[in-house]
Amino acid sequence: MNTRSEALRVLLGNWRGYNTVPAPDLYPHQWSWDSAFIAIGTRHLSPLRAQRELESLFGAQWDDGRVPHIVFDPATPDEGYFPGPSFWNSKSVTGPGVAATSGIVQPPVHALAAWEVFQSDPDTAQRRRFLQRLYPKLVAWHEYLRCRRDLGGAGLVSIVHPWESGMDNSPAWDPALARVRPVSMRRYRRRDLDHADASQRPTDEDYGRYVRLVETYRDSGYADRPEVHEFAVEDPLTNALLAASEEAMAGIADEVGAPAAPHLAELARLREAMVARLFSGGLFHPFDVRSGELTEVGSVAGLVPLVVPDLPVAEELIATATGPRFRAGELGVVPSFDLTDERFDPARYWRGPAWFNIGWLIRRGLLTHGASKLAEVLRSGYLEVAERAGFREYADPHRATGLGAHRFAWTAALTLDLIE
Ligand code: 9WN
Repeated sequence: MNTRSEALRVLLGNWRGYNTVPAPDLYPHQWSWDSAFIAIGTRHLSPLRAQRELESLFGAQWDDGRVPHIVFDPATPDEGYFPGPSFWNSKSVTGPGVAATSGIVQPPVHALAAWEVFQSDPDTAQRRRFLQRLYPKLVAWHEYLRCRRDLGGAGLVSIVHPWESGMDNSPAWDPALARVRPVSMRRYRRRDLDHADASQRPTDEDYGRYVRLVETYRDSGYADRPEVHEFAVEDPLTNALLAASEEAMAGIADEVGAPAAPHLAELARLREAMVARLFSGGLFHPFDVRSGELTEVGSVAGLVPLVVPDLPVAEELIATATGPRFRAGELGVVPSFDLTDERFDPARYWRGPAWFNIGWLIRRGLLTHGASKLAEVLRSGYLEVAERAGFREYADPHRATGLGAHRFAWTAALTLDLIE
């Protein structure tokens, strides 16, 4: 197949006028971090469309600055995805006239995407005042995370639901999630299993816990008081993407005539706090705010801080990435979980399979830190998976078998970006 034209075909097919759905059947709405990755690839197809992708997402931003993890498509029936708009009941907080959304967030990779999109076609962006309009929204978004989500008091962002990590069923969440009482399956119906193989998705027990956490947050009016959150974890990936986005914000600020220095100071502050609090044994780990302990498991989220410029522990991270736990150099892709851990499962979602967005981020981090050879190994490894397996949601890291949804938008978008 011609990979480039197939990737374009997926992006065109999933485009819905203002945004791109991650996958037509399984994910028929707009997702937050998906839109950022999709914009990074779509800029090669149409920089204007890439700008719109981000603008439509930020059009659904809440007054408190949060960018919801799902913006629901009003043309898709409520039962097209669970939990749908009626379950989240976001309008009880945002009021009518605003798009129905979820009430949780996803990792803040948007400023980084906006900066990449701008640079691909500065003329169109300047004519449309793309950055001028987006910058204050990005500032409010980062402020929400910094001010409302520092639940651990160490200057780092806490996620309050595994879905907020974007890596839903990673074993990294198992200990914190075990304390949450699952909602009975009789009270809701999973829709994901209508479209995906159960052995490649989170378990029913996980789902029961996800639903409990949504209910509690929703019933508090989506308040971020620490006592509301049974699950509160400082995730290395979320904090690393916030730091990398602050670097992008410095560039954006320069462009729109705002001071860049506060963004660079914020980047430095986050970097220092992350290394002091989350780094141990060659990898970053999540800090469980409720138990007050680091969860020392080998999630690939712990390698993503490579995207933070001038990371003092980059060499140790690269050694872990290429060592027996992830074997990135040999495999050409990065498994989502430690290969040597008995919980590693090559087919189950975020418990082992390789994902394109994570590979893209780690490659970027390797380039940032001068490891260009390994970066190239990953680039060709992921392109080979796309050629062999098509644009699947994830892949078995050993056999490169494609798994999960077909026509998955960020796989197509980031493949395009790796080709260009
Ligand atoms: C819940 C859309 C999203 C991605 C996440 C991925 C998966 C949703 C789900 O799909 O999560 O948000 O229903 O499983 O884990 O990273 O953004 O592609």
